[in-house]
Amino acid sequence: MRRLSSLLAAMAAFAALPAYAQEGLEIIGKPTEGGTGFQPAATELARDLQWLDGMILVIITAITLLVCGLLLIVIFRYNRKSNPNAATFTHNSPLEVAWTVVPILVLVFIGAFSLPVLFKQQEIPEADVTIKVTGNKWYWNYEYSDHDFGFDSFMLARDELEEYGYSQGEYLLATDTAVVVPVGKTVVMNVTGSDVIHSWAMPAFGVKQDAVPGRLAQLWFAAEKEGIYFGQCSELCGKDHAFMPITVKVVSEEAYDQWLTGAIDEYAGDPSTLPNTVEVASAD
Ligand SMILES: [Cu+2]
Repeated sequence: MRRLSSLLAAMAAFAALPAYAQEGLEIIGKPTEGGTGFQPAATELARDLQWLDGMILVIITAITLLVCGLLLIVIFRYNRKSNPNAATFTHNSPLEVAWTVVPILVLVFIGAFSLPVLFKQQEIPEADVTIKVTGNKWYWNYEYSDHDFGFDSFMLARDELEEYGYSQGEYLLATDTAVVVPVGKTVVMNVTGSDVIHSWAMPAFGVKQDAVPGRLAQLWFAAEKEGIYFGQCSELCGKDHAFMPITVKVVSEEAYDQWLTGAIDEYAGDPSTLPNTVEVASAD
């Protein structure tokens, strides 16, 4: 009996293990089959806007129920059959003032909570890591501005997923190279497009920014949990719009430094041959 229960406990523990892939990183930001809610919030921005969504949903539900209730009262109580002698008044000032003022108060209440959330997204803080992202037909390019290197990021085909450590469930989401960022650090992304308008969107981070050719827009996030997060181009940009996903890997600071050294070697050659990066980074 005891042996059976410990076996069951071991099986339960095994079943509860999160899905690991990619150097032990857990896949966190991913759409779920049939899901209707948000992905788990991985930044303060995402938490804020999910809270705002919930709060406004309560208000919307209350207003909808009130309006439906009033409609039902009118339908059943004031129809011709049960109310043969129609009233002849044309207006009711207190009621009209009330139905003007109350919606204004509701909108001011919503604005008082939604504007700070919006400003938090739009006021770009001091960056720990700066990345320039360019949308192309149909892939993304990332430049690590502090280190003078960049790379393209293409969607993986079905038969490439396993080779890169993903499973078939990540088809249409996983890319060959990923944006790698350190956990807890402020990442500022300068977003632009090279041909048509794309949009860099990462649901779990609560960010979405149009990538417009000739313009440089900014977004920021500070991811709180190590893991792999998936996003999509979110502006209809042409025939392969559905095939330019986004992969972000949030890793520990040590893993990031290690990746950075390797990435500089791979994408930019010997780091000692680069222009004086330290000075450039501290100059602004
Ligand atoms: Cu697109």
